[in-house]
Amino acid sequence: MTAKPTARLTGKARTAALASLKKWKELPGRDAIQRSLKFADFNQAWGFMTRVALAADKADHHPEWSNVYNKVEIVLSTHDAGGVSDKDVALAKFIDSVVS
Ligand code: H2B
Repeated sequence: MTAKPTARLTGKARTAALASLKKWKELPGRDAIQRSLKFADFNQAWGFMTRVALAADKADHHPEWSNVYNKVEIVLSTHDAGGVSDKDVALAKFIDSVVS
């Protein structure tokens, strides 16, 4: 048996989900959300990325991200769905909880 693919969020569900993610912006030209983070130093940035990476892999839902010293740029989108899904909303909320 194969799992049902995660659906892209659309309409009111999408609007409500994005409204609940105050620190995230829509990525221009693509159905994805982004957040930029700045830490005190590389150690803090990498520690954050490690925590997120372990949770993301456990959930089998991974961020697109880059790191330059103390900065981390994150883009979330569900590749299988071709856009933002509940999985991205959950990961964004987890990321917010790690940062705060
Ligand atoms: N991460 C993201 N962001 N989107 C996906 O569609 C996705 C993923 N699919 N991580 C997973 C892995 C899939 O490729 C594996 C085979 O379950």
